[in-house]
Amino acid sequence: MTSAILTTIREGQRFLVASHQSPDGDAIASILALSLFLREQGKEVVSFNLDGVPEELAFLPGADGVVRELPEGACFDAGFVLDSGELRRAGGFLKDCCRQLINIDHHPHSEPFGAINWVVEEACATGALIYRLIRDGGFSVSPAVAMCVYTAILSDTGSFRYSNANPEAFEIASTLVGMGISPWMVAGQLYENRPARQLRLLSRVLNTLTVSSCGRFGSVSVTLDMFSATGTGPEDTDGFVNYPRSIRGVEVALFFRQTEAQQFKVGFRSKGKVNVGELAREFGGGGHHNAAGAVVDGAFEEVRTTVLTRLNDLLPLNS
Ligand SMILES: [Mn+2]
Repeated sequence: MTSAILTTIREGQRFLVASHQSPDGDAIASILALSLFLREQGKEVVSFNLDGVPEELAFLPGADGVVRELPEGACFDAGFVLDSGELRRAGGFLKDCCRQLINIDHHPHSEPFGAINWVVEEACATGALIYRLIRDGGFSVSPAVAMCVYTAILSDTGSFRYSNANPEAFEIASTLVGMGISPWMVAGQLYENRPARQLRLLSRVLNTLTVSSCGRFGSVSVTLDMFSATGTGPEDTDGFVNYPRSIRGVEVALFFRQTEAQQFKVGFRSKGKVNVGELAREFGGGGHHNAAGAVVDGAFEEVRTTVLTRLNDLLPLNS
């Protein structure tokens, strides 16, 4: 698979590199790792994300080159769509400006929208696949690419805590740290660099904490009013769902984020017993076994009851 991708790279000159909207660390760092590598090979590259680069990832090399709109009439020899599951999440229109699409992903059920679909569910992060691609081609990994790959893996494994923190995650990280990447520097940028408004929002969100009577479901919620009162937005809620999940006995954590008066985006995090990816798909969303999301219409109590009722069915009391 990597040889077909490497051939495409060798034969092309102009490339698009994109990833999913509401990007996480893997989405952005993978774009940057591949974009930097392609430029090192003398290629012309446009790095694209519908939502741009979140503040906490702006330290990554090349971050200031990520665009949210494509130049008019842009045309590419190939477009790489990374970490996206579905083309729609990166931008459905991308297929119109690329002679071919290449899907590189580690999401289960990733749609085969590319001429090449390199989907490796066992990979800890899409960034690890970019690393494999570069190494398979016999190229060396530059310090800038190393910084991005390390960040992608750190971010997608929850700092090496999640079940996808496999041997390859540690092997690649070990190699990169050996090359001079500083774990403290990257962690400091990612986790200890928050604007105060995020903690003001967090304090309100934690006030909404609810644990089900059985103790296995915990949730927090955020409303549009809380955003306006604290001068924050959806991008400031990253990681909030991890608070209810951190409670002893909680199997599934939920984060309800109001998007409209009668609409909520529900984020699911599982400790493993419930496949929240399947659950989210029932509600028209998507995701992994342990992390997923869906948009549900209705008033808050209605949405909460619907989702919790379904969860109760999925996780019988004796399990
Ligand atoms: Mn990922």
